[in-house]
Amino acid sequence: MNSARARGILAVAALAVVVLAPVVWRQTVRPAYVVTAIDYHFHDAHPTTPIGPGRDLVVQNDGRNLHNVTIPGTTYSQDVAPGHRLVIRDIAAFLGGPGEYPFHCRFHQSLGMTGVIVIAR
Ligand SMILES: [Cu+2]
Repeated sequence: MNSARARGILAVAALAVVVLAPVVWRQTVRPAYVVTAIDYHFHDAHPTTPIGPGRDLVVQNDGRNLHNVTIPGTTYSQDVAPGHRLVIRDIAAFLGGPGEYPFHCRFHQSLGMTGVIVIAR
């Protein structure tokens, strides 16, 4: 292997560490809180257990229908297709601090597809 190629490999490896280390740290130290959407229900969101600073909120659609997450009082309203997920980075910071934040699916709110996100004090 010539030295230019070796330097290139080292540079890629160093970049991978710099990029991936924070991701790995976040996932091991502050795991995401996962809400699952199935049929017309948000599992583990009635309410959520209190979510502390730095944790992401994941909404995984494990059902067969298109769903949505709308959080009143914010601009957040995102659709989530079957087999896909939404990730809201650092949900505590996004929502502005401790409290209880109702949310719903804009398609199925009338069917009771609602939940409450609790941000820890
Ligand atoms: Cu829905």
